[in-house]
Amino acid sequence: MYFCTLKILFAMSEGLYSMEAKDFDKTLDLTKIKPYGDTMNDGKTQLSFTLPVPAGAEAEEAAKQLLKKMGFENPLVVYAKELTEGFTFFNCYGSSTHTVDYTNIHVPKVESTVMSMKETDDFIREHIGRKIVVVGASTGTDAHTVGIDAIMNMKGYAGHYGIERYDMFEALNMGSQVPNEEFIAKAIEMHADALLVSQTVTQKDVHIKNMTELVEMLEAEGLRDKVILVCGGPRISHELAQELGYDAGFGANSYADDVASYVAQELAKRLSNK
Ligand code: B12
Repeated sequence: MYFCTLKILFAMSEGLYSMEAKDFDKTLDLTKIKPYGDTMNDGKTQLSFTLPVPAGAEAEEAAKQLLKKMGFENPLVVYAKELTEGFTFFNCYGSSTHTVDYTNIHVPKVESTVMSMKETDDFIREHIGRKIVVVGASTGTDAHTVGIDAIMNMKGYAGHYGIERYDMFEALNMGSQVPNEEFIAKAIEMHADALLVSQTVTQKDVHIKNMTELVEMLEAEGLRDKVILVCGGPRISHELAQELGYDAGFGANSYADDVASYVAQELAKRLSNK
């Protein structure tokens, strides 16, 4: 055993087992980026999906053909398992033939300076002079509360205190499955400056329907321009939010700091423009 290990080590030091290839592509061209696996521009990508066919050689061949049609060279099925009768799950690798021009990408983002809780409270004292009233909820049929809680609850999320903790915010978190009518009624009752809408479920675009309905109802009530309308959720982007008639949208990994800073700065801007 000891002899055997020594033999391998010797062979490696001689270069028989060398990983020192000299001709690997090392070019980084940001106008043509593609996935990276082992070496630059190798395009190596891992994909998983399910096909509505029973497991077997034909199913694996179907998965490989699909990968080729998606633009992957050297398709490889590394794992296949029939999940239930007639449905097979695949884990595959392939090398992408497609590239993206990274230098030409422009993603709309919320344009505000992120401040700490104390800085935001101080900013509000100086520029607004009263507490900002926010009402938040996970609206429609959406039962997910963790997202809106992360942004609003006193204890906060991932080391970021929620908006309820701020001295200069009066915040009401209405929880989940709040109908748009109830949400608007509460906003009117509390004279809300900002509404925070959380949407997690996006199946069959239910979030689009619900978020659009809220905008239409606010417009019908003559309230749309009177509130700062913010939405958030794992599949929400600022771009989508704006398309749907919202002022700002926040996706995954956003915190109370981002939202509180934005609302404070946006309200200050609106008040100074009056
Ligand atoms: C926990 C959970 C549940 C719990 C929810 C409990 C609760 N009290 O919230 C329960 C079991 C009830 C549940 C139910 C369902 N769930 Co669920 N659930 C999850 C799970 C595992 C975690 C979600 C979560 O809590 N994330 C943690 C929080 C902190 O992250 P977040 O929501 O993204 O929030 C952050 C940002 O998005 C943003 N944000 C969120 N909201 C807001 C709002 C504002 C104003 C702002 C500024 C920012 C912001 O800030 C947050 C902090 O960074 C996810 C899978 C996953 N791993 O994500 C599935 C998931 C969300 N659920 C899913 C589904 C399908 C369902 C059900 C429909 C299942 C079913 N068939 O019954 C039901 C929903 C029923 C309904 N009517 O809504 C799918 C959604 C798929 C889709 N895109 O539509 C997921 C992705 C699972 C999956 N892979 O299929 N679920």
